[in-house]
Amino acid sequence: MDRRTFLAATGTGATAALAGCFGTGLAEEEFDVGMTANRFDPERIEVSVGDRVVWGNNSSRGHSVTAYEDGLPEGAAYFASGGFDAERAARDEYPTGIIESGETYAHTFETAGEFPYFCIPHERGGMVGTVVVTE
Ligand SMILES: [Cu+2]
Repeated sequence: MDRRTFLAATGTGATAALAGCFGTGLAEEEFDVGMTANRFDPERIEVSVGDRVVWGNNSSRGHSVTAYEDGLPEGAAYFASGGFDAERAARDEYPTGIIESGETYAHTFETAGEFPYFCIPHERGGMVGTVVVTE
């Protein structure tokens, strides 16, 4: 598939899934952190204040990106796929907020510090990650 066809196919939105391209249809350049069967890849990513981080589910399983509320830097906004404003709500409402195969989730980090997060269905299996935001 050439670049132009690719852009046309994904033009309907960041969460559009491409059928029959390769794997889940997500191209590497479409996300910063991948989601394999049971890991965030990379598990730790460093960005600058104001950067938008995109997670892409390039596995066949559904995952979530859910911040550990207690671990957030002072004054930082809570984030979770599904748009929840609290960890309790994200856990209670699961599977609402799941990022299906081929879908993406994005969050813009406006506060410096370390942001630990996890995947609700695979937390016990160690599917956790950290976004490190620097000034
Ligand atoms: Cu997961």
